[in-house]
Amino acid sequence: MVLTNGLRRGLERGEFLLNYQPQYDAAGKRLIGFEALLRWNSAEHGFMPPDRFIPLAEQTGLIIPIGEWVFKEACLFARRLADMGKAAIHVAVNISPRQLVADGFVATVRSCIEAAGISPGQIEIEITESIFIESVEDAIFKLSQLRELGVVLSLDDFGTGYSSLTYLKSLPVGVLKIDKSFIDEIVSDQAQLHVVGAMINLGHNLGLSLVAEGVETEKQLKILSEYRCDRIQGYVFSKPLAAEAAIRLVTDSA
Ligand code: G
Ligand code: G
Ligand code: MN
Ligand code: NA
Repeated sequence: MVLTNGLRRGLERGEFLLNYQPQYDAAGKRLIGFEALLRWNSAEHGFMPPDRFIPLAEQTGLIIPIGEWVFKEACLFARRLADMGKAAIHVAVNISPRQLVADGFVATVRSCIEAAGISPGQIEIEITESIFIESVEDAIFKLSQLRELGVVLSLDDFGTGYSSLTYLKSLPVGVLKIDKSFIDEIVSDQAQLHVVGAMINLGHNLGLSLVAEGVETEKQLKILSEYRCDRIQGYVFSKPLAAEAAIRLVTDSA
């Protein structure tokens, strides 16, 4: 209750911010994009990690206005990149199942993109398999509308759900993000490496682009490069950055 009111007030008071984690090619030479990650710096509760407030925002429905703020903010960040001549650098936004189910989500996405004056292709929307819990047909319909709009869809936490392979071929996604829990063990566990290798091949055979998440070491990086993973996201390159630090990174990598 206290936290719920805090969330509502936090939105009004501008206590939310986005951090941006870079994604590079496996050689670490090319900055490909950023994932926007929500942060809440609460006047009352101090710094709150997303794992604590996002589930609450989902339960209370506050994820709808908060999610709209996130989308608007991420589109404005994408606009800054475009203004620097870097429209090829995309911005990925996480969404919750409740956002997709809500009426008007596709319209909100469209109007944020139009208001920012960016190309829809610069925005990636990260979904998880949990969007299918409510209605598979409705989810696929909404996702198809987003795809028609021109945004790129990305399947987050790939491999951790129960039925990835059932849905994969009917989903209009362009990107698969291999969950950190798989990446953690590729150096120490040969079987796990085979699983990740198979995921990469499967994705490539379906014409998808692969992102490895939570890559922390040079050894992991080298292996993923050998397996032709398209993008790397993780502490080996960078933690999530404040907006200004992310912009500086783009300037420096030009
Ligand atoms: O940085 P990390 O602790 O940032 O993120 C924790 C979790 O919160 C991740 O699972 C991520 O997908 C989720 N998350 C981060 N930002 C957002 C957001 O803007 N919206 C939603 N729905 N989830 C987010
Ligand atoms: O949306 P998703 O569930 O994929 O959220 C990504 C989460 O992973 C965020 O909380 C982000 O801060 C975290 N993260 C990104 N890279 C690394 C990493 O290399 N190591 C660890 N431990 N966490 C990471
Ligand atoms: Mn994500
Ligand atoms: Na993930």
